[in-house]
Amino acid sequence: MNLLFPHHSIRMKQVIILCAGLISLLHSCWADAVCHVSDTQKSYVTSLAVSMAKSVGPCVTPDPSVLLALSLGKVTDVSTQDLLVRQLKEDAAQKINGNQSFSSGKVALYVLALQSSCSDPTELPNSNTNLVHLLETKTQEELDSIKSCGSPLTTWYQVGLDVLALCVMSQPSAITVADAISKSIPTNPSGHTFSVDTAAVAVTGFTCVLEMANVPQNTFAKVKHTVGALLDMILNAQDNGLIGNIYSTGLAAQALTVAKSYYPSERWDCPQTIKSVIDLIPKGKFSLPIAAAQLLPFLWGQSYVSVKEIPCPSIDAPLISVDYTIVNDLIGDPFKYSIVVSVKEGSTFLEVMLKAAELNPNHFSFQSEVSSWGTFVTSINSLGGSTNDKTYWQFFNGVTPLEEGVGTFKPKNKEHILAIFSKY
Ligand code: B12
Repeated sequence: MNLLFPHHSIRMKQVIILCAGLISLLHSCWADAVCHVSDTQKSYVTSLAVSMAKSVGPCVTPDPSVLLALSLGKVTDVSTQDLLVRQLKEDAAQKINGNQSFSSGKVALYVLALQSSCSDPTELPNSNTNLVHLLETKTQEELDSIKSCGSPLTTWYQVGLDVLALCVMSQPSAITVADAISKSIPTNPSGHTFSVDTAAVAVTGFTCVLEMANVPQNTFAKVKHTVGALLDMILNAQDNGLIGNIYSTGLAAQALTVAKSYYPSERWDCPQTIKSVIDLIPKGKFSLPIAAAQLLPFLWGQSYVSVKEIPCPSIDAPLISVDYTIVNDLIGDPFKYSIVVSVKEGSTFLEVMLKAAELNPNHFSFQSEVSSWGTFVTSINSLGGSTNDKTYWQFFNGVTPLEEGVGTFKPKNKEHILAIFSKY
């Protein structure tokens, strides 16, 4: 019997918990925004974020921009984020293994999205591919095309995303790429290749590079000059608060926020931009998840460069070993299996379980469901819990039951975690 929400479906519970999470996060994010969303405007932003998050689901194609926005909003809806991370990793592995199209900008968005939720983009399940290496290779192909034909393999927009993602991942190649493209990227508003969206993404990527350590002086000067020219185009595209059109305004405002030291502040009427976009929310203008995802970071005072500041366990974190035992004495043939798994310090127990299943699929394969509190383990070693029999997999750290789900609990070195098939 569901005592807390007797009349609500699981979906409804997710929405309620998501709203509570969003309301609390909005207070922290708005505090340091460049210009502020007022108290009366906040409810529109919250409703936009809630409807964007509701677009995520098990049978929906995952969108990296949505995960990126949720992470930048520090949304505490773990289950939505968990699901998106899993979907994106599976999708990336499938694209790579199945030789499907995976353009440089798309790879860049996947890298940014996974990194924003502290999921290592250098490791994909069932694939040896490192997405950051793949991004470097694809960016090199873009550079080769620019060198030989004067234009990228895809678009300047995607090349801008490439620089941004390489920079956020602190790859030194971000500096050489920014140097190489800063002279050839179009900064002429009359050219048909120009769009405010493209200029905005390029400014965001270049500004990130300008903040990197060890940028050679001549590269810094070149990139800064290009940033100035692109900012000029963006600032000249202002019209009654909107910048370019409705759908470029979010990215443009992000760029103007992150690059604020490269233009005089009086050239951008930021409060007017906030007012104009917020007025459009109740008109349903941002109802597409991607449209909301490109706007929300700005309304939260964030930019894609902020992914760099999200505190994650280091990619070079030391390995720890975790003992993992599964026990069933309750139903059918009893079993007990143990395994020692090495994972990076700071990993969740879910990652330990995934590794165990990879090492010994015969005994440690498991199934799970995403619920409002995150990942719920439904079966291990083909033995599933049942509401009728009141059975479930109960998790212990030594003899103490876990107080968190496997998706949030982070075991320490040498801890012994047991999953015991139990009754409730
Ligand atoms: C590059 C670009 C294009 C290129 C794409 C070609 C290419 N080889 O990349 C071209 C010039 C063809 C293009 C066309 C159009 N575009 Co356009 N495009 C963009 C831009 C600047 C970047 C997209 C991108 O590369 N994303 C990164 C990659 C990695 O992600 P992706 O999912 O693989 O991107 C693909 C889709 O975005 C798709 N695409 C691009 N534009 C559009 C538009 C629509 C409606 C759809 C369904 C898909 C789509 O092409 C991308 C590459 O395959 C975005 C800006 C933005 N803010 O997102 C606008 C943007 C998406 N485009 C937009 C529009 C309106 C159009 C057009 C409808 C314009 C028109 N009047 O005809 C046409 C599409 C017409 C059609 N045939 O259906 C709007 C969408 C607004 C909205 N609410 O739907 C945006 C947001 C620009 C804006 N600020 O107005 N576009």
